Amino acid sequence: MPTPYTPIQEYYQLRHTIGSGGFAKVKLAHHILTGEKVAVKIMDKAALGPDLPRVQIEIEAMKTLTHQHVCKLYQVLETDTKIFMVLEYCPGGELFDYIVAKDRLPEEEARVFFRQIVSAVAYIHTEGYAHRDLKPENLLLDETHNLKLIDFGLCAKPKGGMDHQLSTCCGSPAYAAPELIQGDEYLGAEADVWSMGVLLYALMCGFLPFDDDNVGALYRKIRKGQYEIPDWLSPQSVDLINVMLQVNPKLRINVKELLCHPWLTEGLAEPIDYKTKYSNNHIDDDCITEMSIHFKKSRNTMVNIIKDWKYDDITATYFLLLNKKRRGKPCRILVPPVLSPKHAPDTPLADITDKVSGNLADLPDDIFNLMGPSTPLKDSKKNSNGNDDFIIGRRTRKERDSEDDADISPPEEKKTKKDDDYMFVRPDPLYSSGRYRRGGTPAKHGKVATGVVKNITPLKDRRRSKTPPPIPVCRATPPIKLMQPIKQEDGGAGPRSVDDNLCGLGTFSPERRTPSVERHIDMANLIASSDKRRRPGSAKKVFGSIEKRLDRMIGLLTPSKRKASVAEEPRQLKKGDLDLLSVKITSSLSAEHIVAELSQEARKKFMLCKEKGYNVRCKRVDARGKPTLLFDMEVCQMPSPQSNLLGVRCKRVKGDTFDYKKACEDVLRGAKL
Ligand code: 6BB
Repeated sequence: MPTPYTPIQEYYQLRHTIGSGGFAKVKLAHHILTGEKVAVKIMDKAALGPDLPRVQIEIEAMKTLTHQHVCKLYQVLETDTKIFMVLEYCPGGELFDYIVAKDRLPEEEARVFFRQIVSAVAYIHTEGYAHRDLKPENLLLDETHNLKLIDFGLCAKPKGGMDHQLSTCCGSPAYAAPELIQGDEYLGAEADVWSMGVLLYALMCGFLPFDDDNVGALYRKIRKGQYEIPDWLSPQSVDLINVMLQVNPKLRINVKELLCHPWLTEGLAEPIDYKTKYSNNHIDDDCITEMSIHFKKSRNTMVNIIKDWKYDDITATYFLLLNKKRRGKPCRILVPPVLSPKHAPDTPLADITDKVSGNLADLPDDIFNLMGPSTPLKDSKKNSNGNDDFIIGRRTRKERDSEDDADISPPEEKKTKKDDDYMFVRPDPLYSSGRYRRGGTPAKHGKVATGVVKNITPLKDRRRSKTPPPIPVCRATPPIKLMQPIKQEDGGAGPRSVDDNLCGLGTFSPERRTPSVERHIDMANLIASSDKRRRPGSAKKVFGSIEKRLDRMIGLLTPSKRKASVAEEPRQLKKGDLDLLSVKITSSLSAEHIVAELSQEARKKFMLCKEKGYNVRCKRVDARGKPTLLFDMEVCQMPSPQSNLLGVRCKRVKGDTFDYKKACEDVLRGAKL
């Protein structure tokens, strides 16, 4: 049965949703031909309504903007009902979360990031664009820890160039320039410099320079330009922040000057280089070779087709092959031509398998991603003692829309999804749990630049309750709806009761003004469970017969490679697991943070702990070092419709049941969840 996703599934295997809201959702996916990971932004045309032109602007901007610090657009696919944008994969997630995890960044690290931000923004300005929504949520980290600017939904390309005034007031209030919130005409570049000033401050302080629960009060603070300068900032960084956060845009530093500012150029002989390192004129030879073989075209024809830059499957294949090559992987298309749906030649099966088996040694790790879950990586041994399991639940960091996931996944894939996730994902390099510190260091109120701002709120709390809703400041035009919250929390403020449902949390969105909720652990509800857990079925193939043969061949390849994979996000529980839910928690920590908390707490209780992905194995040993108790605490995503919640599933491996339950209770009670 075709679904609205069928056209994109011709080229990509869609995986889980990493963000959703308003009219867009973003899913992880694998490009079938290259095995490369991508992010697919999916928008519903009907829901976009009058905002459809915004998407057009975003697409045009992203086609034009090719820069090492701008998220790359690979492909655009439009159907009667949907628009799909295939984008660069940035597994490090948002800079926002990175700052929050570290409270604030050391000056050296802030400088590395800020250089990249300035370079990206200077580049887009030279291309005639203003971003207008610069904030740490719109900067993602790629796998090499480089920043990528995303979300050009609010960008502007003034017809008369960057010297032409804009009037639409948009963006996030806390990052908006004074001239913009006043409803004056403004220059896009000047407004972006202000937002970058707020961003730099947030990077180095861990909280915002202008902050208030009340939007009116926030605007007053912005207009006054008063903010606190904490005493840990160096004089040069203070100077940079001051020149960027000048209320009068004419007195504000401009981008050209910014590129030469001493704080930014520290240790460099030159101003910041903002030019793009990519070129669309030179087409890579190896990619042409591979693509011309695959698409059965002459090299010349292939070059000409690529150079059309249609942002179709050809453009995507070229960019993704180039990515592979740049990462030192073989510049290879993994799927034999016959498997390529659109350009399928009538090649006999034998020829294809010969070709594949002949190249086995060449096959990169990514092949595993495409082959589906031939061998579950997780221990799928059936639980012998159902009474041992219980779960605690809470909101996830990454919003999932599992209802929609269910819509698009073929039944076979759904059954094995969890195993599959274990197959293809890498652990998030940024969130090694040891680096987490819970809670923000309260701001030390040091020097004051132009006035005193009280009640500093760490950035980590901004996302929950206090930040005013995004994009409410538009006056000249209605608010832009793209990626807005699904549900606004009572003006975004205040904690909510959690008693009346699992975790008492509403839906939330990538713009995520998540509600602040109180910690609530109902230990009285701690229940023993029967073993109703449905284990993922044995691995099923999601491909046809050729893939099955490939799968078997791949099975012969270095199994250690597969074992090395660790889930990038918590696995999702099934509905049948719900009755195991016993302890409720209601804070909104990331899964990685929960893992860190659990092991820290278990260690306090004199247990030995080993973290693996989202699992914490806890061990208690006797005086001779012999294990007396062994159990796992695994952070999981709750089943739909509460897949935006996280739970902790406990499982006894060895030891007395009573001791086990007591130990789990102690850890869960003590952990600051
Ligand atoms: C994108 C992405 C690219 O994501 C919710 C909204 C690219 C996201 C990603 C990630 C985490 C892990 C793996 C991949 C272009 N536009 C939007 C994008 C929006 C979401 C970011 C996270 N928060 N890779 N990833 F974010």
